[in-house]
Amino acid sequence: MNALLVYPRFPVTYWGFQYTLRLIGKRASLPPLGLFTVAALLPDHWRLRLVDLNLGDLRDDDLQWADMVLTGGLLIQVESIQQVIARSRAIKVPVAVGGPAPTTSPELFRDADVVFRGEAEGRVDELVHALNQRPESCHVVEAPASHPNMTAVPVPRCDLLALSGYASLNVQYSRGCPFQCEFCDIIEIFGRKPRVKKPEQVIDELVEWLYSPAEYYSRIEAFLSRVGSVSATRASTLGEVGALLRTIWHVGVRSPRRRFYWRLMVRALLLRGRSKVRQAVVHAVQGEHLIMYTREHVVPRIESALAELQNEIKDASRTFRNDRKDPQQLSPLASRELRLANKRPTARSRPQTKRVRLRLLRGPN
Ligand code: B12
Ligand code: SF4
Repeated sequence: MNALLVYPRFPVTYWGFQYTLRLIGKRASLPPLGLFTVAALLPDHWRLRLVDLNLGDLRDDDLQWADMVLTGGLLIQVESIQQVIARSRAIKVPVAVGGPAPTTSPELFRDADVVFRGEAEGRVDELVHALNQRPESCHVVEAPASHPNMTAVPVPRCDLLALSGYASLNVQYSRGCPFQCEFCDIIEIFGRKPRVKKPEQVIDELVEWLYSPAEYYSRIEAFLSRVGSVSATRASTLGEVGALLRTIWHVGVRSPRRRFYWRLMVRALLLRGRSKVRQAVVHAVQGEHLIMYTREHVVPRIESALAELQNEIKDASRTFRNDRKDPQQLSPLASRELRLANKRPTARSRPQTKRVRLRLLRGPN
């Protein structure tokens, strides 16, 4: 099965950073975490491609390759989501939409084959079943009443991303919020009971994947391919020869990362030429330190920060439970804002609010 995951384009907006991203050589601020989390839930034997329309265009041959298209995103992306649906349907590839916008406003996506509401963990069979039915009209897969445990959230498939196109990367720690700010859809999508990942899951995402030796060494290769040679071709002093031998002993023989070290050296020599080997050695040495430092010093700090965060979330939920009589319970920040603005939460219904907001998001017409 070939599944094409398409992240729709953001229009130029306040949070799009379209006017400044190019200054730092990037095309989008963050990658589509929802879609590459869904990717990690799909059967292992499927072939996946992810196209982010904020980085480039959707090509006809990508669509022709696909047996199904999976797309979705925020309300601000509705127009682009609808275009993806139209292009998929034009060549008769079944298309499913999911994520915040289809969850909160399924009526906007009637042209899709399947509208998938809610979180995807533990529900991929439902999605596949709905797509296989090839329904005549749009089939809405409703979200169940309960939310999945965060231990069911896999490490997202970051390997599908063109990482160099993004300014930063995001990690999700929790879902759900005990408060009830009037403008916010988080409680609608994820419920009011906070759920958190286990520290090991977050560490897995951060360290085992993002700062893993494989990733670090592939970044060295990318760097060597783009940056010109800056140093002499040969070790010239006795001191340097000594350093090279010590490096070979520590990184190339004793380190558990020796496989990556030798692979880098061979590839640097064969593909980039001798002039790059010295740079490769320097980066491998730096990498040993960075990887060790991350494991020995950063991981414990992340663990204790996560434990603190978990306690804060528990406290917030407890405060909220003790004060349930107030149906408009707001976060401390939102209550302060409201007090300052000297206004009370409005009694507008959520659908009305959403329409107004959608209009605002889309612009003046
Ligand atoms: C990161 C983020 C951003 C980033 C976007 C980065 C990016 N490339 O995605 C930034 C900072 C740019 C951003 C901005 C905005 N955001 Co924002 N953002 C978030 C945030 C905090 C996390 C999103 C995320 O990554 N979640 C993690 C993933 C794993 O969850 P998920 O996407 O929901 O995916 C799960 C399911 O939905 C489902 N799923 C997702 N996609 C698909 C696809 C298919 C096919 C299927 C089957 C399932 C599926 O499966 C996933 C796993 O269970 C959410 C709040 C939240 N906690 O989710 C708000 C949120 C998505 N943002 C929101 C809004 C309103 C905005 C803004 C419009 C705010 C504004 N007024 O300016 C702007 C618009 C963006 C822009 N460019 O102008 C709303 C969306 C409301 C809606 N119904 O669409 C949310 C829900 C926050 C809120 N308070 O209501 N945002
Ligand atoms: S504190 Fe308010 S704005 Fe923040 S997630 Fe909770 S309900 Fe939404």
